[in-house]
Order: sequence, then structure tokens, then C-alpha cells
Amino acid sequence: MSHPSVEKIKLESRRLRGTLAEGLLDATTGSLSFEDQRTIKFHGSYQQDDRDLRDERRRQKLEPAHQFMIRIRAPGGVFTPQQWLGLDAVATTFANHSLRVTTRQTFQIHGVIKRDLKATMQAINAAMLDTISACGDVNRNVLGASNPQQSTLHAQVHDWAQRLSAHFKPATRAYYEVWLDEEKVAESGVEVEPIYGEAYLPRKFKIAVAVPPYNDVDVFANDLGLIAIVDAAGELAGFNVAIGGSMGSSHGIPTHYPRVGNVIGFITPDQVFAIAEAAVTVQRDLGDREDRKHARFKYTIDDHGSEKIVAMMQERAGFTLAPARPYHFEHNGDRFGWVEGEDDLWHLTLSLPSGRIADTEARPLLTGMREIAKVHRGQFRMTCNQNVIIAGVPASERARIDALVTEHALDAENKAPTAIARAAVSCVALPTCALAMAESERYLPGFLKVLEPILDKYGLRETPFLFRMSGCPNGCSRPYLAEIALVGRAPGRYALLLGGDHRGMRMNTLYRDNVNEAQILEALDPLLGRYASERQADERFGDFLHRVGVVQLPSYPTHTHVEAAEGTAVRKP
Ligand code: SRM
Ligand code: SF4
Repeated sequence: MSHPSVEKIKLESRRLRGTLAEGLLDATTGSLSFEDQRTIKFHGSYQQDDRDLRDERRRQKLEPAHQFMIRIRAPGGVFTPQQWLGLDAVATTFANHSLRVTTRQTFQIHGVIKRDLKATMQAINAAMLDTISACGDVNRNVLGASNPQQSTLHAQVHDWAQRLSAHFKPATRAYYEVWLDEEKVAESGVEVEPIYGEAYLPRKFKIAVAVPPYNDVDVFANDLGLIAIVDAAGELAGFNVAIGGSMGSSHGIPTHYPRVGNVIGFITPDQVFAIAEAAVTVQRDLGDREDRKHARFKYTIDDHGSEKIVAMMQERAGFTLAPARPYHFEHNGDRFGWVEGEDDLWHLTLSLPSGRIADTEARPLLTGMREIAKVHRGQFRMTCNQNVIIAGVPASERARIDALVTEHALDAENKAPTAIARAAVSCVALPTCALAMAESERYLPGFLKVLEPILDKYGLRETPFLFRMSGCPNGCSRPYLAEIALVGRAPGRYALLLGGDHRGMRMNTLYRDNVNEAQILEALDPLLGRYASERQADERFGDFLHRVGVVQLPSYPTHTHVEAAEGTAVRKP
């Protein structure tokens, strides 16, 4: 049986209601209809099944072990202790007893069954949170820099993330009706969507706000990136605008490629909404609605040409972009441990294993964070590298937090034996992700372990490397920006990519395709050896590989390379 297209489903969904309300009540199956599985994404949830159990259930002639993943909308990634406790209760009551920090600085919970979905959404709402547009063909969670040392600037950027997220929230009341029992009114199902229109966007759209010198949001991986420019007095003067970043690609299909955003100019704060809306509506009108694999803004830009897209954006925004201002990124990572910020407040960044907060005997992370949330009076800030910052701690409270951290081994990753392990990022992949071709989160610790002796051999234990792993080429861990990346191809087999930089500005190159663990280590060993003996002072691995000619630009076989340094964007074919 052929299924309707996503475009048709959106148009016929009565503004994202579909038959969700009825489907939730159908007790004969743990699944939703094909159409509702598409519609529910706009409400921040995915239907999944436990892939570890798939074959066994098939043998037993049972339907798959259907379950739902729910993603929170958290622009800027800030949570109060009360919200943390609310989510902890959701995870332990309705989900698989874990909270998963994502690469877009929010939480996912996994393993919610259909009959608990509505109660779970209501519990999330009771924690003063929602999941609106966390997935689907709309603007997604807006990222905001999490550097805790610049609290004033951080607060401003957080505010921008909140306002942009609110601005691009769909107008439909579907979420409130389906999950929170809001009464239907005359407009139910026919609300005007002033920004999105009837069919919403052709594909997801992502916005991030970075504050140089840190690119912890990986601003160039977003459809629209805003790079804060601070004037001599330390005030926010405005933003450089970057367009067309996105990671998704496919193995061996040259027309599906990752791309870094290119900087197109500078705007003042009062121009932010106009330019953001221009970008979103140009993509709405010109984006590909036939081929979802070719529907992101990057393809619209490359197909129509950057000049035409920028001209259309300027026309719709009603002004011309000013020339981009100089800026400089130092790195795209997190800094672990305590740092002192403004107003005598301290901030503790904890490295989490792929963002997974769960209890194991050796590491009761979920319990530990819950105990901290019970006493902490500041905030929790999620980072886009899947880590958490316990933010805003007075000096007098540090010892109490430290004691809880030690008691629950919350600093185990901060003390990981190698620098590469502390900063590594990996996507969820198996067993929940339907698209995973290979393990990622579950394989990362094992891979880091077998890499350790090689790092030891060359004295590279404490040398920082930007390492990212994804279970498939969709690139949820943003692997194409890493110095070393593994991208899943098949069980136990990966593409090895090398030569990204540590500032998130240069993509890496395919170095070995379809290789297993032994072959990956065999490929890396001599390169790490050369790096140890031939590197220049402070030279990073990715830069070294370029200097000695192991990898060349253009770095990825099919993408457009962009150097976006000092306010200029140089596009190379
Ligand atoms: Fe992602 C799809 C997990 C960040 C590119 N992503 C998925 C799904 C929903 C699988 C699916 O469609 O069935 C994954 C759910 C797995 C699970 O079981 O939880 C999934 N993506 C994630 C998360 C949880 C990865 C993580 O380990 O942290 C991240 C959640 C972010 C959030 O909170 O909103 C996540 N995904 C990203 C990023 C990184 C980013 O945005 O900075 C990317 C690359 C940037 C980009 O959008 O290009 C990304 N995810 C994709 C794609 C490829 C999109 C494309 O245009 O080609 C897919 C597949 C799709 O949409 O069809 C995808
Ligand atoms: Fe799933 Fe692929 Fe994203 Fe990993 S990169 S979470 S395997 S879609």
C-alpha cells in the first residue's frame, strides 16, 4: 500500500491535528496511523520501536515494541531546578529512567508507550515546559551560546533564543487541544499560519545564536546562524548572519551533502526578526517540496545561487545587509570544571557520556543530578556538546555541590583518562533510532578504550581532539565538522572522516570508507604518530593533517567549502 506524501499529510492535517486524539484512544495497537506518525513530530514526538527486540518480536508474530521519544523545546537550553525535577519525574514515571541531553541543548526522553503519551505531555506541561515544534517541518529548538562567564551577554543571547523560538511557533492550537484538552473553538483546524502557510516548511529549519570567541553552538551547522558582535563598550552591537548550514547527507549520493553556512552580512538587533522571517519564508516558498532529501535551505541556496537568495531576503526584510563585521572563534567545545563568572557566581561544567543521564551501579547520574536539583538555586544550562552546566552557584554553596558530584560520580567523565574522551560527542543511534545503520552512543566508550593505547604510545593522552560519532550519515552529532569522525555505514562498519577544525568552520574529508574497528585504528595509528612528532606548537590535529597534505580542500567530496574568518566568506567550489 502506498502512503500519502508528507506534503499531503500536512495539508490535510487540519493544522497538525490529524486523527491524533482518536489514535491515542485506540487500545488495539501501540502504534499510531502512518499519517499521525508524521503529524506527531510537529508536537515534539517520534514513534519508534526498540530495535534490539525487533527480530524476536517478529519471530513471535507480535507487533514491534512501539514506543515514543519526546523532545523538549528549550530555546537556549536553560532549565530551572524545578523543571529538572519535573523532567526527572517524567523520566522515572513514564519513560526509560533516563534523560538524554541532545546536541541541540535540550532533553529527549525515550520509551514512552502510547497509552501514557498524553499523561507524559501533561506532566511536561506541569513542569512549565512544552514540546511544540521540537521536531517537524518548522523552526526547531533555537540554540544559544552557553558560555557561563559572560552572564550579561549570555542572558541577552538566551533572550534572543527565546524570542526567536516564540516568534516561529506555529499559530495552530492543535498542541493545546490534543494534549492539554483545550476546548475547540471556531478556528480549530483552520487557523491562519502567518509565517508557515498551510503546508508549513518543506523541511526542518534550524537557528543558532553564537557568542564569539566560542562557537559551542556550531553556528555554521544551522540553516540560519547569528554571530553576536560586541562593540568596544562590551554592548551587543548586532549579529553577523550566516545561511545554509546543515549536516544531513547520504553515503555515496553526491547530491546529498553536508554544508557549512556562509556569512552574508551584518544586522543590528532591531533587524533580527525581519531577516529571520525573510530566510524562513524564502525557504518556505522556494524549498523543494518533491524530494525531502533535497529540501533543506542549503539546497535552495545552492540551486538558486546565494546572490538571488540574499537579494530575496533583503527585499522581504526591507533593508540591505551591512558588510559582515570581524569576529573570531577559538573553539566549539565546552570547558569542564568550575569557572567563576560575573556577580561572584560560579559555574560547573560536567561532561556527560553522550549526554545520557541514567543510573548505573558505578555512576548513579540520574539520582545525583536529582539530588543537586533539590538544593541548587541557580540554573542548569545544557550545552550543544551534550553536557550540563550547573550554573549560578554562590561560592558558599560550591562545597555542597562538589560533595554531591563526588558521591554520585558525576565527574567521572570530567576525569576520563583522555582529553578526546571528555569532549567526544555521539548521537543516540541504536536501539531507538529508526535510521541508525551502526552503533554510536553505545559504541563510543568501547572505541575510546581501544584508542587509548595508541594515544598513550604517542604521548597524546591530554592532547585535545574533536571527535564525533554518528550512527548514520544524517549527522546528528555534527560529525562532518570534527577533526576525527566515524559515520555509521553498517553494523560494525564506519566511514572515517578526518580534518575538520576545532572551531566548527571547516568540514572534514572522507579518509577511509566502510571500515571496521581494526581498520580504523590501523588508519589512525600512523597519522597520530606523525602528528605527535611533526606538529607545530599548539597545532591541532585537523590543521596538521591539512598542512602536511594528508587531507586537502575542498574537504568533503561534494560539499561547498566556506572559510568564514574575520567576517569574510570565501566560497570555493
Ligand atoms: Fe537528528 C533525525 C536524533 C540533532 C540531523 N535525529 C533524527 C531522529 C529523529 C531519527 C528519525 O528521524 O527517526 C533521531 C532520533 C534518535 C533517537 O532515538 O533519539 C535524531 N538529532 C538527534 C539528537 C537527539 C542526537 C543526539 O544524540 O543528541 C539531536 C536532537 C536535537 C534536538 O534537540 O533538536 C539531533 N540531527 C541533529 C543535528 C545537529 C544539530 O541540529 O545541530 C543534525 C545535523 C544538522 C542538520 O539538521 O542538518 C541532525 N536528524 C538529522 C537528520 C538529517 C536531516 C537532513 O536534512 O538531512 C535526520 C533525518 C531526517 O530528518 O530525515 C535526523
Ligand atoms: Fe539516528 Fe543517524 Fe541521527 Fe544517529 S545520526 S541519531 S543514527 S538519524
